[in-house]
Amino acid sequence: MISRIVLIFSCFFVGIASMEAQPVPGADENIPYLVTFGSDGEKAWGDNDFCQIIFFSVPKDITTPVFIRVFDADIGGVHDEQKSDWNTKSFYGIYGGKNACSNPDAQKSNLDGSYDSGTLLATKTFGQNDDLDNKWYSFGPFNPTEGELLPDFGGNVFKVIIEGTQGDDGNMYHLFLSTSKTENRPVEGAFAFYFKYKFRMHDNPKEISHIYPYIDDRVVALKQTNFDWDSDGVIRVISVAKNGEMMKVSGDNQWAESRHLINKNEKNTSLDIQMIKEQSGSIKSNNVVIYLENQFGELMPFYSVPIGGIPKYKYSIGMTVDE
Ligand SMILES: [Ca+2]
Ligand SMILES: [Ca+2]
Ligand SMILES: [Ca+2]
Repeated sequence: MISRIVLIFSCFFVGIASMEAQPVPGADENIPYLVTFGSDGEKAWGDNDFCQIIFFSVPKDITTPVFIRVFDADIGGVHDEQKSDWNTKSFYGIYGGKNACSNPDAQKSNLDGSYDSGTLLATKTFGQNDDLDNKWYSFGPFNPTEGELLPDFGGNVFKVIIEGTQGDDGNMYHLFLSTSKTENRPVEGAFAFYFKYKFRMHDNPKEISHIYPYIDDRVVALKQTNFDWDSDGVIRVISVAKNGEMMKVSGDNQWAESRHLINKNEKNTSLDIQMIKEQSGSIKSNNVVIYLENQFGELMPFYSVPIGGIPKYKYSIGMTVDE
């Protein structure tokens, strides 16, 4: 199974327009910002634990240094979500080495256990800072071998933790894995993945956001869980066998979950989970949390680009689904 995933990684990522794979959120996800609130934030504003964990995978054959860049690393000025005065601090940590990703706690992103496992390679804590506002900040250079070598995740893996350590404002930001300290230049064949995602939805109801989990051989069912969706439209699944199966959507400051069976034709493909906003456009600045578990209760990774491409519904498969 693992070797097949590696094969798919290598076939798919080599030679594609990797510009799509390097930003987080990814280009195909169409998500405007990641969000992390300060540790005194109101959970009802859309962040349940004030910590985000993102992994970047660099192919093993890349030996030149890489940088992890953050757009709008400050909490103040433009983009960020203010509550009374700006008083929030965000910790940024870049981790590599043994257990950085493979420790199960790191894949849960719930501030429990050894979620900060591995070797801390670089760290900064930022608050309100005009020098960073609406600009890029670069961590690195990192030697790719400083990551944790995990062939089933496509190469040397770096972990980025963004954690709100003080205050109650919302930090909006996005990330880019680059070969350059001063520009966004993609690392050939690299990509990002994550097990929980906390982000800002678009305000424009015409914009559809997506996440792309990959269904490996073991998955027969998944459970999706989301938080604080504000009943903002619908979440639906498109795949080779699903033509818009609905996922349950949460209300304000609420959790919702739903279970979905996996058809055998969906194995070794990606799902396209589409987030379609409420069409009146009345819901603005909507911060949300979403994650997926398989039937063993393991969190499932989703990827900054859909592995194998964006799935298309195949009428011939969908009509014969034996769910
Ligand atoms: Ca504040
Ligand atoms: Ca800002
Ligand atoms: Ca920010």
